[in-house]
Amino acid sequence: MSTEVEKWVEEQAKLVKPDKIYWCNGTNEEARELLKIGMTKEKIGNHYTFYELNQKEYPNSYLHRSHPSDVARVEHLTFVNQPTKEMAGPNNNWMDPEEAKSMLYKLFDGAMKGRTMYVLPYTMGLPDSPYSKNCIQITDSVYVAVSMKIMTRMSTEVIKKIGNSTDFVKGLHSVGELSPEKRYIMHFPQESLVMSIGSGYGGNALLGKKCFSLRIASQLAYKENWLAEHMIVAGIEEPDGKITYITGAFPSACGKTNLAMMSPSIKGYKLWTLGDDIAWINFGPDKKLYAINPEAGFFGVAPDTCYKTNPNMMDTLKADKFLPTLYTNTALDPKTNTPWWEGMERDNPRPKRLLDWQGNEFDFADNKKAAHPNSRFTVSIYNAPTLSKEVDNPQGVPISAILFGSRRSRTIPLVLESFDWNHGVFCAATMGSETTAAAAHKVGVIRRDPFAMLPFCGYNMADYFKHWINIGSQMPNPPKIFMVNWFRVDENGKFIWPGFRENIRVMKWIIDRVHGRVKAKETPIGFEPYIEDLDCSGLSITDIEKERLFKIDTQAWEHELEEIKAFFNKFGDKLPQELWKQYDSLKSRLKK
Ligand code: GTP
Ligand code: SPV
Ligand code: MN
Repeated sequence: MSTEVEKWVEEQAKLVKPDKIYWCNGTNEEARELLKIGMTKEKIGNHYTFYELNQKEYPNSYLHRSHPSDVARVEHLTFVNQPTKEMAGPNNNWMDPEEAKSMLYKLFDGAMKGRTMYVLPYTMGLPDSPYSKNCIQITDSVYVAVSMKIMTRMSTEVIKKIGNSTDFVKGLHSVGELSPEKRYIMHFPQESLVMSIGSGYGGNALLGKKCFSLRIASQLAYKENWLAEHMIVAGIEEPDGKITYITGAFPSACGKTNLAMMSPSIKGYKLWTLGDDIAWINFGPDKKLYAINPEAGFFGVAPDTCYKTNPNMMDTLKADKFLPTLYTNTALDPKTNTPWWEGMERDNPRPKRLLDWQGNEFDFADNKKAAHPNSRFTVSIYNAPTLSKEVDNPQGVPISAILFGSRRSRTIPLVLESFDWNHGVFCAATMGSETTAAAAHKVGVIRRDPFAMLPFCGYNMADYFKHWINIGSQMPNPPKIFMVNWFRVDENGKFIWPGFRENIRVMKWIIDRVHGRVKAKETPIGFEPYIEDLDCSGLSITDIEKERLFKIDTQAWEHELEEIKAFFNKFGDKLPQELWKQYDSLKSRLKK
């Protein structure tokens, strides 16, 4: 008798009609075999899926060039098909689930003809954690199979654990024709099912990542009283050895990985990495919040990563460990056979010759980028020199502060502490950020991105806001909530704050506040540091610049209020009254 997993896989095979079915076991040997297939058999357009890089300088590293039309998440083709449109909310694209499925069945029919279907058994979270989830993804891409091996915990044990239960997360993925016209990423939260066709890229295709661990999991979390968030998890060690754990949400390409891997510029401080993109946060037995990272790898933005900005990530990439490291859509230095991207010239002179992210000769006079702005690396978290010793703790780490960061040139100060939990929820719910290349849309325009979750919340965000308010009300001493913004600019459009390793100065203040060591200045928008409490020793930042990092531009805030109002109105009566109350208080504080 076949198990539920076998039955489901058989059903999908009947639909997509592959030549072969291969069940992955998640071993390193298997990853090597898959890489070989990608270097000698599987092609995208006219080049092979994988290309071997300089193994001495970049051990176990491979370059992958995606289809040129398939380089980022596609939010307009991503749907959350809840039973009703209202349940999906104004924050999601929605289709009637049955209608969506009949459309998808047509697209998936025979999609794997002539191809191999890979079955990937994996868990999100440590296999023995009470918070982990068992998942099965089907794919016809070796790039996706190897990426999932790096990003998740893949093993045949998962199949044994599922046994004959129906309780597993299902992902059906095919690259289809890689055509944007036939591309859909569709979620069916009621069935813990994701169906994705037409893209082989990152968040569109690695279905354990954004699709399950955020869109589907956020809805599970809502029902089960926990949180699934687009957050880093890290510990900050002070000179006396005390470690304080934080989580932090920043929109895509706004600084999570860099913060999660920071090499602090202040002596005696250390940062310990637990996660750079997703946090699952649960109440512990002591009714405090504990965070785990459900992933096992980084899928990080390549441009600007270098020894000057993020030495720990460079060491992670070059570490000689067991698992392969992938580079997607970076440029290539053909002389040394090493990956290259914009920002690396801060460490070493730019090579005289480069192949761009599509493999064409790069013309420096062209004023274009050699690496795609959303080019990325995929690397095991276990390569990181900053790996926290708590990384394999199934319970996770206790959280003392929650950060929300955005990319704002004017309104939001360098750092701000909320007055209380609900004010923090309001600040997070009204976050705006300049858009980036992580998704296919116009880059650099401000959009509301509440909790950095706009593209990832799998249900009505009004209910999500209420859920956050409820979570806070269950704790006598909830974690403190902070807003940060590394991206304020001067009149020439230059970032005022040096950022990266220097962000430890902000973290230091945050930790001092958590432990009640410093006072803070009350402003209409929240608590700010007294300027002498922000440790800027050794930085060449002037007092005028410091002031500018915190200046409250009343005109900009008036405009902000209008925008927030329009945003809140989208949710109609569903928006929690607590948030309108916060809105009114902010308005009257700003008037005074
Ligand atoms: P996703 O993987 O898309 O979720 O992105 P992320 O939030 O992990 O962003 P990441 O840390 O990869 O940074 C994205 C971009 O922001 C890169 O180009 C970084 O160089 C830049 N960046 C990160 N931190 C800072 C900072 O402190 N200051 C400045 N100016 N830029 C930063
Ligand atoms: C993001 O866009 O937030 C990412 C990359 O982390 S992706 O996996 O494509 O979602
Ligand atoms: Mn992300």
